[in-house]
Amino acid sequence: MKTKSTKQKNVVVSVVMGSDSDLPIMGEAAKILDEFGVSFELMLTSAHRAPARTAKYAAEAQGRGVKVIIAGAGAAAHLAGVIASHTPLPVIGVPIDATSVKGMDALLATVQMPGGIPVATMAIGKAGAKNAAIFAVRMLALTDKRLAKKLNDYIAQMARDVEKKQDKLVWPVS
Ligand code: RP5
Repeated sequence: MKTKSTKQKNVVVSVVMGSDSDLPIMGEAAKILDEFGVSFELMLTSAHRAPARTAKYAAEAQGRGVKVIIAGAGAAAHLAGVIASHTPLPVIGVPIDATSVKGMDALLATVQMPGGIPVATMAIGKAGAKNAAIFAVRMLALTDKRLAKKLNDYIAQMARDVEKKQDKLVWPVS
């Protein structure tokens, strides 16, 4: 996977995270965007540790051509919500398991937004990061036939994979 760790030109999806320690999780979003050929960037900022940088990043995103923001953070995770408050772009939140309460803190902080400022919140951890990217692809596919075709192929392949796994299901487990 190519590393795209700085602000890029012609970016459609901006993947942003609260710490470099979030990268192993948010990399799951990057893998999917790579697979679908969606141009993206990986950005690092923090709602608490770098509030001015976060506000600037969010306020400038739409002007740079970004269509969707995926924001992952752990602990008292305010990153996605703060970004959503500084941009009209759709923001998808990924809660990350980074503390002793295993991501429940981040889940509630990300999902419990006050009315008026939505954050589309995914599951905690890797599945959430993966689904955030697929959800972004689903939105982009509404106006992109090439992407819509890839998305339908991806969905069909998942169903075929389940059938293949059925054939391999044996008991007892050796
Ligand atoms: C959050 O705090 C980050 O998103 C990360 O999940 C968590 C811990 O950050 P580090 O202390 O590892 O930098 O803001």
